[in-house]
Order: sequence, then C-alpha cells, then structure tokens
Amino acid sequence: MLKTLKSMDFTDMKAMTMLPKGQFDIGDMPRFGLSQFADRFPAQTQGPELQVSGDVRQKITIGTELSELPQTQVVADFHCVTTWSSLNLKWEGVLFKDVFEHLVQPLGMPDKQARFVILRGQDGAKTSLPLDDLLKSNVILATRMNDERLTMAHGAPLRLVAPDHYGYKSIKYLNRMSLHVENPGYRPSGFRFMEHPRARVSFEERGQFFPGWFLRYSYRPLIKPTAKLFANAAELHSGKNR
Ligand SMILES: Nc1nc2c(c(=O)[nH]1)N[C@H]1C(S)=C(S)[C@@H](COP(=O)(O)O)O[C@H]1N2
Ligand SMILES: [Mo]
Repeated sequence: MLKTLKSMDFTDMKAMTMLPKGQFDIGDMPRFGLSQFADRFPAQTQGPELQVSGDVRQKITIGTELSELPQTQVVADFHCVTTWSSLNLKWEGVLFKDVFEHLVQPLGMPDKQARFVILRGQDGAKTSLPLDDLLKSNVILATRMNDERLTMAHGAPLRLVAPDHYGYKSIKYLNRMSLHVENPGYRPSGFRFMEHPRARVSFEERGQFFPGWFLRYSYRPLIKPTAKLFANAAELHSGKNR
C-alpha cells in the first residue's frame, strides 16, 4: 500500500530518495558479475598496468604514472543491473578524466573524433561507454575501496567505477582500453547483447532490447545464486594461492 507523506518517517524518506527505481539495498558489496567470469582471476596483480590502443597515434601502457596524478575520492552508491545496490562506497584512485587529460591525450594522441571507449578486464570481461560519460567527474580508476587497498574480489589492482551507470560498466581488473571513432553501423566488439550502450541508472537503461521494469523481475532471482557462485570461486582461489 502507498503510504501517505505524513505517515512516512525520515528513514523511509531517505531510502526513497537514495535508491533509484527498482533497486534495493543489499548491504555489503558482494563479489558479482556474469557467471562465466566467476572463476577467472587477474594474472597480474602487482600494480596497475593499463594498455591504451585503438584510434590513437601511439599505443601506450600506463602504470606507475597513475600514482603521480592527483589522488581523488569518489563516494557513491553502486547499482547492479540485477537490482542490488550497495550504498555509500568510498573509492580512491585517479579520475578517468585526469588520466585522459594528463596521459592518454598527450602521450597517445587519440583521434579527435574518437568518442567511444572499450574497456577490458584481465578476466576477459569487457564493456563500452561513450567517452563523454567516462569524462564525468565521478568516474574513477580505483585502487582503494573503503579506506583499504582494493581486494581481489572487487577488482584489484585497478578497476573502473562509473557510479551513474549500472555495475556492468564498472570493469574490474582493468588492463586494456581502446578508443574508437564511432561510425554509423559500426558494431563495437566490446559490446554484449544484453548491454545498454549507456546503461544510465537514472533512466533505468538496464538493457537495450527490453524495458527496465521487465528486466528487473527477470534478473532478481539470479542475485543469490550468482553471489554464491562468485563467493565460492573466490574462496577456492584464495585457498589455492595461500
Ligand atoms: N572484470 C570484470 N568486471 C566486472 C564484472 C566481471 O565479472 N568482471 N562484473 C560486473 C558486474 S555485473 C558488477 S555488478 C560489478 C560487481 O562488482 P563487485 O564484484 O566488486 O561487486 O562488476 C562489474 N565489473
Ligand atoms: Mo551487475
């Protein structure tokens, strides 16, 4: 039943204003993703190493340079497309925008028309976003989460966090990105069938072929088994690496 404004207490109000349409607060962030990535882990875990290629004049690899850029914090909620949200997470690292302006542009010299970015993780996961979305001031390449070094579970040594977009855009174990000139009819290889090209949470762009509300109900039953699959795989992996 709908509550009237009068009978709502402050916590209701807060929950309502903080959670986007169709999302619920799951508490601590689970290790999560598409099931095929559950038991794939980064091979290189020492320090971040990010290759930049595509429509650039010079391919580059960014590593230790990252620690020389201004270290920044982003506090934001994280929204998985399957409807779980983890609230108030603190990420630390370097803004994508700073990496782009201080390293990618001067060293890689990307084509001025390149407006489209494919991002890949060491586990083989990939996604894409328009460059303009990545240049927003809350998109971060994180090395720390909640005042600690990023854990393997959450994408060490380097992960993207794009809080305004569903979780599948926030690639963990990030090691490659490529810039592309977008042209009509071009089907980017970073693209998966169910993905929305932008996946903005505020527009409930969960997928490109079905409405957000429909996907909400389809995805919800997957949360528990997927979280379990990912947690078990991580446990097995950490056992092996002891
Ligand atoms: N490399 C990689 N990045 C990924 C995924 C993945 O499986 N592999 N899953 C995505 C999805 S669907 C979500 S919801 C978040 C989950 O991040 P977490 O495991 O830190 O909670 O990572 C995203 N980035
Ligand atoms: Mo997700």
